Order: sequence, then C-alpha cells, then structure tokens
Amino acid sequence: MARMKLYYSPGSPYARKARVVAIETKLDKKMEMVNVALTPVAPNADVDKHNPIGKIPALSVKGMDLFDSPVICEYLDNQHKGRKLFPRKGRDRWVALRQQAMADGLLDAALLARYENALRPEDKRWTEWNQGQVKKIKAVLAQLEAEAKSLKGKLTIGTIAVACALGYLDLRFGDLGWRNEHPKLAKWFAQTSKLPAIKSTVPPAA
Ligand SMILES: N[C@@H](CCC(=O)N[C@@H](CS)C(=O)NCC(=O)O)C(=O)O
Repeated sequence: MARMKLYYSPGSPYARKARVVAIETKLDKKMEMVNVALTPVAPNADVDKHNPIGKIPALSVKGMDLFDSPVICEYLDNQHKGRKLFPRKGRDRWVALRQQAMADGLLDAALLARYENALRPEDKRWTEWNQGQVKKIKAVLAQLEAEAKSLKGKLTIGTIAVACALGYLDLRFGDLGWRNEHPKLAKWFAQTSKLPAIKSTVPPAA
C-alpha cells in the first residue's frame, strides 16, 4: 500500500516540483497520486480536507498533511539517502533556496495573471493588475538570465523550481516569447528538459 498520497494536477507547476523531487529521490514508487481539478472559485473538497489553504500540492503522509510545495519537497528530500536536492549548508544552500524563491515568485505572479485572464468575468478584468504581474514575471526572467551560470550542474530544488516555472510559461504564456530575450536561460532549459524527471512531468497542453 502506498505510504504517501500526493494531491496534484498534471498542469500544476507547484505540484510538478513535488513530482520531480519524488522521482529524483525514488520515492515516487511509494506515492499514490491523486489527480484533482480545482481553482480558487471551484475548490476541491478532498484537497480542502488536507490543506486549509485549499491548494495543491498537498501530501498526506503518516497521519500528517504537508503543504506547500517547498515544505513537501524538503520533506521528501529528507526521506532518502541519495544526493540531497536541498544542499545542506554553505552558499550552495542559499543559492538553491533563492532560486526556488524566484521561481515560485514568478509562478505566483503567473497564476494571479492567469486567474485574472481566464477566470475573472471579462467585464471585471483589471489591465493594470495583469500588467503588474507580467512585470514581475519579466523581472524574474531577467534576473535568472543574469545568473544563468548558477543554474548549471546537477539538479537542486532551485533548478527544479526554475524548470517547472519555465514549463508553466510555455504552457500558459506562450505569447510572452520568453526565449527571445533570455538566450542563456533558454539554452539551459533545453538541456534540462531532457532529464527524465523533467521530461516525464511536462504538463499536457490544455
Ligand atoms: N505556494 C503554493 C502555491 C500552490 C498553488 O497556488 N497551487 C495552485 C495550482 S497550480 C492551486 O492550488 N490553486 C487553487 C487556489 O488558488 O485555490 C505552493 O508552493 O504549493
């Protein structure tokens, strides 16, 4: 019987972080995957039982419910004996956590813009709000381009989060054409996308 239950959806970039970490740590075999659909205006009662914030990913394990994606990823990384995805100490740790914060911040802005454009009734949409979120996305992309060198090397929680964030832009923000102005990032992402854990979790085109 699976010891862990992960509530996710195939298109969720935050849940993808947890799925990639599960594969990298080989804990995916011990995980039951519960595919759920939800938005802030159409919550999922099952998810609500496991996460008071009503968001995915949520991980149910040993009678405990864990959220959000950074916490779930760190928990999984603590449950295996292989190479750690959260560097334990030193500069490497802060570089990885900072990359994760940038990627999650990009995603937070992207999700807010997505909900504004896809969910909010058309007559209530707020152009400046949307522009403000897109500005954040672009600022993170520019910063990641400037720091592209630090993305190289084996996967960490930082680079996993960045790959999931860029994958989400490809899924929902194709018009942004983010590769045009970020050639180093684009090159890194093309290489990273070939890794099995990244390749096998690509969100399906909706
Ligand atoms: N900070 C959270 C964000 C999770 C999140 O926003 N997930 C989206 C799906 S991609 C969600 O559950 N949205 C439903 C909602 O906002 O109610 C994390 O890192 O796990």
